[in-house]
Amino acid sequence: MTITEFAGRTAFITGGASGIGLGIAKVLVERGARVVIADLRQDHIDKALAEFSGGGRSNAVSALQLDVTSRAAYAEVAARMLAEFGGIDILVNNAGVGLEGPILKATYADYDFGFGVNIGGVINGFVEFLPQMLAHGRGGHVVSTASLAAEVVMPAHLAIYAASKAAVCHYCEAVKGELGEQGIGVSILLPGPIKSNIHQAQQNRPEHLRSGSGFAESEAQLARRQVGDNWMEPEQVGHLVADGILANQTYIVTHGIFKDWQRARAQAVLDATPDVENAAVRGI
Ligand code: NAI
Ligand code: GGE
Repeated sequence: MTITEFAGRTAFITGGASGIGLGIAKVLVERGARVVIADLRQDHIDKALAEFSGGGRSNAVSALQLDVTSRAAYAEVAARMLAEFGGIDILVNNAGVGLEGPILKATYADYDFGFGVNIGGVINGFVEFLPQMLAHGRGGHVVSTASLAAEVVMPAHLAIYAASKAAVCHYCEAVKGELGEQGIGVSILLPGPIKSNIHQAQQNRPEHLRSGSGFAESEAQLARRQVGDNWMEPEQVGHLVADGILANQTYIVTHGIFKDWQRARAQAVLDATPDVENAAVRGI
C-alpha cells in the first residue's frame, strides 16, 4: 500500500518553489509524479514555474500560493486537492525558515515565527491531509524536512530553529508506526548544507511578527550570508528523497560531516543515564 512508483501519484510540496523543495519537485516530476508546489512567495513560484516551462513534463506541475501557518487557507487548499486530484498521495512538509538571533534578544514574535512555520506548518499539513490520504485508500507517504540541526547541540542563536526541527523529528518518529498500519509511510529529511534561499528568513516573516522582533539585526546580517560553492545541489537531495519514499526510509540524511557531533550528543545522554537494574522500574 505504501508508494512503490511515482507514476499516477500526486505530490504536494510545501516550500516547493525554492531550494530543497524545488529540487524534490523536479525529481518527482522527472520520475512520473504529478506535483503541486505550495509556497508563501509568489516571486519564488513565478521563477520556479518558468524553470519547468517547455520541459518534457511541464504540464505535470502546478503551483499555488499558501502560508502553511494559516489553517483556514490550508484547509481550503486541501479541499481543492481532494476535488481536483481525488486527494494527494505524497505530502512533503518542507516549508521552513532559517531564523537566527541571540536568544537573549528573542521575543514572542520570534518564537511564534520560528515554531509557527517549522513545526506548526508540519502539523497543519498532517491534520489537513491525513484524512484524505486515509480515505482514498491508495496508501501514501509523508516526508517532513527537519535538519541535522535537530541531531546535534546547536549554539544559542539557533536555539529556536534547532528546537523546532527536533519537534518535527520526534513527531514523525512517534506517528510512523500508527500511520504505517494504515498504509501511510513516514520519512524525515535531515539535510546538511544545501544551496538554497534559506538565508532569506527576514523576507519570509509576516508583517505582524516583524514589529517587536528582537532578531531584526541578525536577520539583516543573515541575508548577506553567501551560499557555499561546496554545498549540495537541491536536485541531489531530490533523488535521495525519491529513493527514501520508495524504501519508506525513516531517516533521509544528506551529509556525514556532523557525524562526530551527532555521536557526541547521543553519547552525552547515555553517559548521564544510570544503569537501573530494578525490574519494577524497568517495567514502566
Ligand atoms: P528556501 O528558502 O530556498 O526554500 C524554502 C521555501 O519555503 C521558500 O520558497 C519560502 O518561500 C517557503 N516558505 C517559507 N515560509 C513559508 C510558509 N509560511 N508557508 C509556505 N511556504 C513558506 O530554503 P531551503 O533551504 O530550501 O529550505 C527548505 C527546508 O529545508 C526548510 O525547512 C529548512 O529549514 C530545511 N533545511 C535547509 C537546509 C539548507 O542547508 N538549505 C539544511 C537543513 C534543513
Ligand atoms: C545553510 O544555512 C543553514 C542555516 O543558516 C541554518 C541551518 C542550516 C543551514 C541547517 O539546518 C543545518 C546545516 O546543515 O544546520 C546545522 C546542522 C548541524 C550543525 C550546524 C548547522 O548549522 C550551522
